[in-house]
Amino acid sequence: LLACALPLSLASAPAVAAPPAVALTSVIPAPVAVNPHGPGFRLTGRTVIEAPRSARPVADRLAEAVREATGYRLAVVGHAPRHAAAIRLAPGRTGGEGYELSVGRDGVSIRSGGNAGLFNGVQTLRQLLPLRAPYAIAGGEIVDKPRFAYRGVHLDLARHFHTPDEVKRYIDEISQFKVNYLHLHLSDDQGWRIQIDSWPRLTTVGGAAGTGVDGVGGGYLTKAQYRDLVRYAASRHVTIVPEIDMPGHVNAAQVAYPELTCDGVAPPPRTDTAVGYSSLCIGKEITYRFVEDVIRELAAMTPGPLIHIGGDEAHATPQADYIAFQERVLPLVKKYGKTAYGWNEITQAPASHTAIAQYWDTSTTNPTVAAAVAAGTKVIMSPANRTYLDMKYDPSTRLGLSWAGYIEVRTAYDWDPGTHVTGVPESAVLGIEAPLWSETLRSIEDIEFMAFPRLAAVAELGWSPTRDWESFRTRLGAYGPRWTARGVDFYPSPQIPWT
Ligand code: TNX
Repeated sequence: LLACALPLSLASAPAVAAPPAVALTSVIPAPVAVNPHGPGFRLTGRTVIEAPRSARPVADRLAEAVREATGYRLAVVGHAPRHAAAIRLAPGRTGGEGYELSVGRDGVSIRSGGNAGLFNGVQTLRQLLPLRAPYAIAGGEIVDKPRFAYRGVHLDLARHFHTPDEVKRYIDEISQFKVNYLHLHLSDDQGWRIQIDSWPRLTTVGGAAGTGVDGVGGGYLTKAQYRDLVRYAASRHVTIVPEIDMPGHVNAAQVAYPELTCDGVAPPPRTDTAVGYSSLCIGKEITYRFVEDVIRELAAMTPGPLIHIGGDEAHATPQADYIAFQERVLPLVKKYGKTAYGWNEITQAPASHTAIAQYWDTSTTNPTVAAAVAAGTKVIMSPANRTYLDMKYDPSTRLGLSWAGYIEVRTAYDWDPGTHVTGVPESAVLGIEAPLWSETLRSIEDIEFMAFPRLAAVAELGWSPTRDWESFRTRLGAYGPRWTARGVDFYPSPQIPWT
């Protein structure tokens, strides 16, 4: 059948349709509505990018992406001649992060009420660009908007430090799947990774060489580096969410400042991977001076709306103390103009009812979380047995852990964040986040191998209104060569028909 249909379509099609275009329906995450029709458009070095002044940053990013993908240096102009071949970024009716993309004979138009939507349309267009010339883009329209406002990833800089350049490379990759938040885990028992001026030993001691797991690596972000990362992420429409983990996971801070322990004696530095043994001293006032100083400085260098205060695995903190601590600390975040975000254990404290809980439990029932949700707590879904990118794919995976199980691509994909937990309805779910803990990860290659391809699955759950494994695995298989072309070291899952 194919053999006889092929010469026919070649003979009748206009020249621009001859090279195999990428189907409009192949985009990840799947758009809300796709209507393929018409001959499409061929992008060349003479195509121009037209954008109003307000959209210039998005147009410049598009030009950069096209240059990396094709070598063409497209001109960015305010007004292209009427029938010129152009990619036009324009105001549109779709507000927020939504956009409309249309591919016709004269070019491509991307319309949105704002730059976030235009940027998302640009990410879609990048996936429609063939990997090599001729750059035929399939004809038709896409109308698209996200299911959830929060589509995040998390990266642990504490267990092993990752440099600003590595974090930027990760941002480049995640933003192509329309991920819009990056949660940075900046402190833990092993190390402290963000400069705090009022407590300088946090980084001179806690961020010293040898503070990574097994004594490997170390380091920290200066405030200037952090601000630069915030700016870089913002240019990719990614908002940084900083986390300082407390009252547990604080050994590094206590090594630097022994007055943060109850007996005032410095504990030994720890670079093993045990959890749940350290705690701030709940009854000491200096604890709250420390916490407030840290939150104040973090808030001042973070334009985004969220500060994550950790709160997980505080096994060395008695429950009453834990609740008393959260009742003081969660409101401190609000005092500095931010919304508090914490691991789901914070739902034990009533102050969490105006905060956001990150659901990392592997169970689909958690009465404490459900009760908090009934009282107002919002939830971001990160069930460890579905979204933890540090879990091994299968028993043979060289990197990662397995305490929450093995997570193959289908396991990461086949669940619904809006109905996953009893008593946590979709209306309480702000979105989804894929954590990447780095006990076993040192390099950017390690990060990429664990994140990809699973992150694409989590991103689709956060964005797309429907879920279809057969469609997803086909689209993912076709995406593989794009990672290869960019040198991204992804796991070639046997569940996926890689092409
Ligand atoms: C549990 S998940 C932790 C982290 C570990 C992770 C490893 C959570 C909130 N805490 O301390 O790094 O498991 O998978």
